[in-house]
Parts: sequence; C-alpha cells; structure tokens
Amino acid sequence: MNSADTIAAISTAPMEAAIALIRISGPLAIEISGSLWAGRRPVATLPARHAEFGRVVEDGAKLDDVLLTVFRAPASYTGEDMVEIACHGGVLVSRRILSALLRRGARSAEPGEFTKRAYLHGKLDLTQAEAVMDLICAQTELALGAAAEQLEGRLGTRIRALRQQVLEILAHVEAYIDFPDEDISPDTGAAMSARMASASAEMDALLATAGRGRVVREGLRTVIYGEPNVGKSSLLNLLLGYERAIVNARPGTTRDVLEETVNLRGIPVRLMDTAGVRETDDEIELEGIERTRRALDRADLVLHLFDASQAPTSAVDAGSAKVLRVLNKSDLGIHGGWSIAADAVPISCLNNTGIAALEDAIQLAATGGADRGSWSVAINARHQECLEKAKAAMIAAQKAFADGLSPEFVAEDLRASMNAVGDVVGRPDTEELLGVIFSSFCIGK
Ligand SMILES: Nc1nc2c(ncn2[C@@H]2O[C@H](COP(=O)(O)OP(=O)(O)OP(=O)(O)O)[C@@H](O)[C@H]2O)c(=O)[nH]1
Ligand SMILES: [Mg+2]
Repeated sequence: MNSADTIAAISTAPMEAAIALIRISGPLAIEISGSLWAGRRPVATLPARHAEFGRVVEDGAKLDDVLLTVFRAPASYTGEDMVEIACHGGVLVSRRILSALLRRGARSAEPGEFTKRAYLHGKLDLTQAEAVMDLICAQTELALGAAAEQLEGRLGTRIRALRQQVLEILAHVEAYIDFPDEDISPDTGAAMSARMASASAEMDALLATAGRGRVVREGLRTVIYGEPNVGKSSLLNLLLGYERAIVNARPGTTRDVLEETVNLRGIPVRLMDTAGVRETDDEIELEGIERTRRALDRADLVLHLFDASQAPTSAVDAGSAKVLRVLNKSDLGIHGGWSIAADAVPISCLNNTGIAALEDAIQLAATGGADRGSWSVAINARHQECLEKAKAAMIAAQKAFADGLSPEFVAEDLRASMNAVGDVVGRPDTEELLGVIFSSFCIGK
C-alpha cells in the first residue's frame, strides 16, 4: 500500500519551547527537504538516522539553524522515507519552515496521518496505533503502563492467537464441507465443542477488561453523594489538595456538579461534588438535585457521605455503580447506629483522618483488588464492540453445531466471528474504520 504524496507537519506542541520538530514523510521527503537545505553534505547523501547540523534556506534567506535526520524506507516510523527537522522552538520559526516545505510540494498532514501510514505499511497493528494516542493522553502511571503494554503489542498478540484459534476450528469444519460423506465422529464432535468453548472463554476474558480499559482512558467516574452539609465539598477539596469548592455551614451550598480529576495511586479518578439531596422548594436547589441524579446514573463509584455523629439514613439507589459509605465528621463521635464494616469508612475532613483508608477502599473498588500487572491488557470501546460481535457469532456457531446443522452454517458463523476478532488488530480493507480511528489523533503524530 503506497502513499503517493509526501506529507509534512509540526509534531511538537504549538507553543514557546526550546525546540520544535517538523516531520516529512513520503516518496519526496528527501528531495523536498534537500531543496531547502544548506549544509556540509546534500540531504540525499546523508547516512540514515544521523543528525546533521545545517541550515534551512529559501531563496537565499536563512530560515533557521537546524538538526536534520534522514530515515530511509522501510526503516522509519511510517515505513516511508522520512526527514525530521529539529529547529528552534517557537511558533513562528517552525511555521515558516513548514510553509516552505508545503510550497515545495509537501502536503499538510491530517491528524494521525503519520501513524496511519505506519499502520498501512505494517509497522503497527491497529491496537498499537491506538496505543500511541493513549500514550499521548495518559494522565496517570496506570494509564501510561496500559498504553505502553498495548504499544508493545501485548493485546495484539493475544488477539492474533485468538483469531488463529477460530481459524483452526473453521478449517476443521470446512474439511467436512469438502468431504460431505464423512460423518463427524462423537470424539471429533466433542473436541470441536471444546475448542469453540475455549475460544469463547478467551473472548469473555478479554471483554472482562473493558471496565478497566474505560477507567484508564476516561477515569473512574466517582460521585460524592449525600444529604446537604455532610461535608461533600470538604471531601472534594481534601482529595484534590486545594479549595476547589465552596464549603459553608449552611446546607444547600453546592448547586452545580463540580468535576475534577485526581491521580489516586496511579488511578485517574474523576471526582464529582454534587448538590446535597433533600426535600426543598428552592428552584435552583431542585435543579442542582436533578443534576446530582443524572451524575449518579453515569457513575462507576458512589461515595455516599454521611454525618457520622447522626443516626444512619437510608442507602442510595445507585444502579450498577459500586457504593462506598463514608462516615464524615467522625471527630464529632460516631453514632451507635453505625456498624463499621469494610464498606463504611470513618473519616474527618476537619482533622484529615481516615483518608488513607478511604483511598484504599477507592483503589479496591476501582481495581477489584487486581494488581497492576493484570491491568496490562485493557481493551477500549472499539475493541469491545468487535469482541462482542465475535462472541455473538461464536455462540451462534456453537448452537448451530450442537443442533447438528449442516457444516456450511457453522462455518459461516465461525467466519463472522474470526473476522470480528481480526477487526481488533485491523484488516487492510477497512478504510472507513481507519478514518474514525485516526481522525481523533493530533496533527504530526
Ligand atoms: N466537625 C466537622 N465539620 C466538618 C467536617 N467536614 C466538613 N465539616 C463542616 O461541615 C459544613 C458543611 O461542609 P460542606 O463541605 O460545605 O458540606 P456539603 O456536603 O458540601 O454541603 P452542601 O453543598 O450544602 O450539600 C462546613 O461548615 C464544614 O466546615 C468534619 O469532618 N468535621
Ligand atoms: Mg457542597
């Protein structure tokens, strides 16, 4: 798959900085950059992967002193001829060099186009290309770790093994299509069922990582919920480390949902402080309470805050979200009605006590107790969609097989399952899919 045109972009962030990097990729990368080069040796003769000092000049005018590095196909990020120009940072210098390159025939790269070319030239599979984006966006060590593992190809390897597994089952079934006189012996039948069950189990195991995939990419949606005045805003401020929300002795202080992300032991936690829930006629407060309910609907975790010194009140209905009971104001004493179990954590925002135990409980709720190592595979929403399709087709195949349908039907479902698994790492004919994935990238990547 050859990309005919040559693309260029500034790959570093558009702001004041010491250095900016401009990338050029495609068949004319060396020629175009060579036409603007004044150095000891011509660009075309430079050894690959060697930084050469020189100048970028256009029509006799020097644009900047730079370091230029040539990469020759296929040994480059994109798999094409590439040139990287490191110039002085700052928006203007790098833009002037980019404009000069565009005037000489390069085209401005689209978001993610360098990585898309890397994929099209077989340098990365789709899960790795997506991991590049995850890596750039990672806000915590856990997210970074998961992205790095995916970039290493850990998920891709498992997906290819699974696809191979389904392919082998399919090959067996097709053998019976080719030799219709052969009956499937009971032994073979049992072995086939077992193989399908095992492929199905691997799909389930991968699908089970979708929750943590969402947490590492989007953060754990954590709603601080409770009656007015129990200290919700105080808890947000304490976990954040600064006075983000207004704290006041008057009940009904918080009206809007305030959201801030904290890095809690490597886990990105999206904390939402909400309006206290109570009966009220105040229109603004009612709107606030309505917003609290909506936040609750989309929560992964609810920190249900109580005033520990008061008698226990009823539990919140949080749907599928996990609920942790947090007994604040424990400095005022704990009411006899509370039984302190693992899911009821006493704290005091005033005295800053119990916070480590609360963090333990949040961490446990987020990870289910799994250690960091087991977070290395964490599928994203697109992978989940592919694998759900694969699973549904595999179930259909298992059923068709168990019902003794003719092997053509079983084969058709198996093929659909195999293709859906393959879509996770990408098949070369999925142009539309590629558009969706790479358009979310930044330019220059
Ligand atoms: N004694 C004691 N007081 C606390 C503690 N935490 C918060 N408070 C006080 O409780 C009052 C209410 O605190 P907020 O954080 O505004 O409570 P809230 O739940 O956000 O209240 P609303 O926004 O009105 O729903 C303030 O006067 C805080 O100083 C605590 O641990 N101990
Ligand atoms: Mg508040």
